[in-house]
Parts: sequence; C-alpha cells; structure tokens
Amino acid sequence: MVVHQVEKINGDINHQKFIQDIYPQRKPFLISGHDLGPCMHKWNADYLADVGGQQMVKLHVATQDKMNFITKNFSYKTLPFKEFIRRASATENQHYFFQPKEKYYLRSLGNDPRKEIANFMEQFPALVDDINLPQYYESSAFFSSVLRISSGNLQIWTHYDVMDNTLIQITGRKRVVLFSPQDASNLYLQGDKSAIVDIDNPDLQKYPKFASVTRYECVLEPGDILFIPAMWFHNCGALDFSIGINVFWRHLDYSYYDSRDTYGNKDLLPAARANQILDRAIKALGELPDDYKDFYARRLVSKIENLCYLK
Ligand SMILES: O=C(O)CCC(=O)C(=O)O
Repeated sequence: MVVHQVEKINGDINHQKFIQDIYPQRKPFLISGHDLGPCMHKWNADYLADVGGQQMVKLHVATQDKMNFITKNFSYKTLPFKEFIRRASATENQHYFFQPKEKYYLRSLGNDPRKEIANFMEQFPALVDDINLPQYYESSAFFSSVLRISSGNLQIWTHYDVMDNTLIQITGRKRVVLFSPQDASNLYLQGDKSAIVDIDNPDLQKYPKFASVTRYECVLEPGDILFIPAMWFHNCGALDFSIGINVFWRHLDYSYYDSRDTYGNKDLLPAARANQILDRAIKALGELPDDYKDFYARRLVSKIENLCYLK
C-alpha cells in the first residue's frame, strides 16, 4: 500500500486563489493560517455547555472506538446539548446509556432531517459570532454547515460525499485518512460507505483489493482546514475531544443534485439513473446461460472501462 501525506498550504486562501490554485487539482489539501476567530480560544467544553444550552441533540453512542454504519455497532440517543458536551468531553461518566466509557458523536442535523439541511448558523445561533468560516465558494452555492463534536478516540466509517467540502478543526486533533475516487473498486463499497471498518488493520483475506489502495493521511490540529473534494473517501477519527464544522457546497451545476438530498451524499442524478439502468442490464444478463452471462458481463465491463474511465 502506498501512503502519502496530504499536501499542506500555509497562508490565508481567498475565494479567487482557491478557485485558481486548489479547486482544479481535485485532490485534498490541508490549509492552515486562516483566522477562524474567537472560537479558537473560546470553544472548550465548559463554554459550549454554557452557551449551547438545553436543546435536545441526536447522537451516535458507541461502546467501540470504530463506528460501523453497515453493522450499526452504535445506537442513536438523544440528550440535552449541555449534558452531551459534559459526557463527550470526559473519558468516563457516572450517567451513561450502556457503560461508563461509552463514546459520543454529534453530527448536527436540520430540525426535520428528512426535509431540512443542517445549518450550524441557524441551529446554534449563540455560537455563530465566534467563528469566521472560510468561504471558498459563491454564497449561492452553500449547501450545509454541520457541527461535529466527538469524544476522543472515536472513528467514523469511510465514506464519500457528492459535494466539495471543507472540514474545519477547532478544538482537539483529528486524524483523517483519504482515498482517491479511483480507488472506489478497492474499498468494498456498500452505497456511499466502505465495508472495511478497521483501515489500519484490515482483514486482507476478506478484502484483498484493499492492499492496493493509495492512502492519504493527515492530522488536523486546531485551526486547520481540510479541503475534501467530492467523491474522495474519508475516514475521520477524533484523537481528543474534538469540535469541528464542515461546510458542503454545490460545486457543480445545481441540476446535477438530487433535491431530496439533505446530507450531501445522494448520488448525482445521472449517476443514480445509470445505476438503475445497470440493475436492469444485470437482470437481462441473468436470463442467459451462465457462460454467456459471464462473456457479456466481461464485454460490458470493458466497454465501460474504455469509454468512461479517466485515462
Ligand atoms: O469529522 C468527522 O467526524 C466527519 C467529517 C465528514 O464526514 C465530512 O466532513 O464529510
């Protein structure tokens, strides 16, 4: 397996510089030097518990340090924000759902997550003036801003999103491992998520193709901004009690996006259509005797490779 460090850029990046120098490369960058504002010294557990208040938040509660969305080795629970912050910032708690050392993860949501998009600015108004978010996109392209707060030593599953994204680290450190979209066929995808949960110690008997991926790594320190281009797989793990925000924006023409998408991870409309057509093609192949099915399946795969893969 080849391992690269994510390329770093120091210095404040404005919209124009982002569009000229970073966006066209379609690869992740770790940007440091943007002044994120007072959140950098204010946002600790006591302050957030005071200011964030009693609003109820929906959480992932895990008894293991690697959450797996496919087998769902965690539970969804609800707590007042204040209580969540107290618990997530401690390593052991007197009040708990399953065990004293359980871990907590917040991905903030819209008020009705099926219909509403997460917007940190609206859902946490008391915190808005503390942060000066970078804006690398046109305001009209904004999609969502998501507050992410995690217990230390907790990892979320490898997945991709369909929009460009900046992951902004405010408190604590977070390790991020990324894989290029061109490694999609080595990651054993189920929908937008990889079935490989332990990327540091993978079961290569079960997932042999994972041995040939190229891995891009970085550790985000407070103040760092990670640009994650759409379709880049990312696996994020808080090393400490961690507070961050990520912002998604529509970098393509709006007509590509599914208007029912509230998470930024529904496949682009033509891709979803292609998937449905492929399901029909597979069904049609299933009408053939096995050896013909195999033959025509191989021909279809090479047609797709020849016509669609980037050279
Ligand atoms: O930071 C995290 O915990 C997850 C971030 C993420 O999934 C994203 O930015 O899309």
